[in-house]
Amino acid sequence: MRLSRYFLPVLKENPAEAKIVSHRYMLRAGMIKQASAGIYSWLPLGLKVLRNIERIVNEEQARAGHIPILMPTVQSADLWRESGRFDDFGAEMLRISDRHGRDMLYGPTNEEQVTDIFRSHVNSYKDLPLTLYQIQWKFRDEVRPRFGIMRGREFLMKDGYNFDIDYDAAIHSYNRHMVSYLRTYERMGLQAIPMRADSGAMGGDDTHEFLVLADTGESEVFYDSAILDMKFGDRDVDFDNVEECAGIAKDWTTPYARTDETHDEALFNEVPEERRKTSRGIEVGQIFYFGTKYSEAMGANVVTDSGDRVPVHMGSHGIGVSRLLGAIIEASHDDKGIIWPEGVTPFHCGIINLKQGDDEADAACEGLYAALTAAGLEPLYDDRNERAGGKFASMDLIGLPWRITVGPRGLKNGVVELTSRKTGESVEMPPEEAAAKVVAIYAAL
Ligand code: P5A
Repeated sequence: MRLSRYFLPVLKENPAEAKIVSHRYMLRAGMIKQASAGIYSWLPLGLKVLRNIERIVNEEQARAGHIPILMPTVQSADLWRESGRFDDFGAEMLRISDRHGRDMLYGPTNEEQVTDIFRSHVNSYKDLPLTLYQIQWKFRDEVRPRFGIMRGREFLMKDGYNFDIDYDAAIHSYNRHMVSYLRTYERMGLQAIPMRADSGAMGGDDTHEFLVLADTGESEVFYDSAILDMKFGDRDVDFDNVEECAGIAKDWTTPYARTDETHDEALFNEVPEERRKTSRGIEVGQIFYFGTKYSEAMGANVVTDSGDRVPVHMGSHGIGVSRLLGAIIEASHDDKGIIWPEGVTPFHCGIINLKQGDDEADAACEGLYAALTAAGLEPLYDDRNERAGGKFASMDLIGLPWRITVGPRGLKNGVVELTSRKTGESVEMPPEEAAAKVVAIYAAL
């Protein structure tokens, strides 16, 4: 993309309404625009990161064997009356009535809708296990929408639902989701710690939240710092292997890590004092096992091999897809702007032309642009007729991990400069080498 043709409405001033750094940078980098309280339009740069996050979520869901579907945002209240949650959900639910006066709602989550699909089409235990998921907009009329997309009213969620024959099988699904989420967040450059939590409106006893440590997080968390040394990495996991998934889940849930809702001071005090940490955290996901809560209420049964009808055991599993943008920025920025992890960056590499209109500089930039594009990457070429200072400031603000700077002086010696946004380190090298280096970095991801 050439910046002269792009839509990147960068703001010079800090927007007064933004109280935390991620909100401030998302507005300043022209990623989002508030439409009304807690509701945002996604501008091109923000949308690119959102789509990258979705892509990683989809790839990791496929790896775990989960099947994508898409359910409507507007749901019938009747389904929610069956589960009893039409009243329970309270004022957070946006209630709508259609022209016939029928009660509808904008879905805050989809347990009822997916249970209805299941009961209409699945009859036999032979069709289990089954996990369906979607990435779809949700609406919750939060009392205090704040921090931009971090606590929105309209927000994008990945929501998955497992259907299993019994408790043991459903716990395997729970563990499988935990394992899959660990890898998902790491690919986004995040350390998200699974913490024992409270199940709230979803119901059930077993639940973990995934928290990214950040001073601006809304949750208070207590943890054993040993967990910070744990990396999931690029290991091969057999997601059908019950013991393997259970083992990984156990490893990750053994060090003490709880939110304030389930915090147990006596247990916490058993952790060696120097490893006992209290912090704030951003909840980027939550997994639940709630047994037969919805299947019993809504008649989602299967016939077993002995001919009995039994309600299926279920759980649901959510990732805050839009919130993740905020969490990533909170975890990765400096005073100049965002520092995107390579896995989610909106463009792979920036190209800055220090002297637009100079034949040699223009040609070198075009050459780099063509080489990176031919290798399947998306460069962002700042081809505007602007001062170098302004170009650097915008590039630092939008946070692309790599930048190639091209100017007549360097070109006289046959070199351009490759700079890492994270370390600020710059190395001079011939343009072909700079392009090859960037290509190699992304090929290794
Ligand atoms: C699990 C999937 C559920 O809704 N039902 C379907 C279960 N869980 S949850 O914890 O309530 O939400 C899942 C994740 O969505 C994000 N989230 C939000 N993001 C932005 N703004 C909000 N107002 C908001 N509310 C929830 C969180 O990341 C949460 O973990």
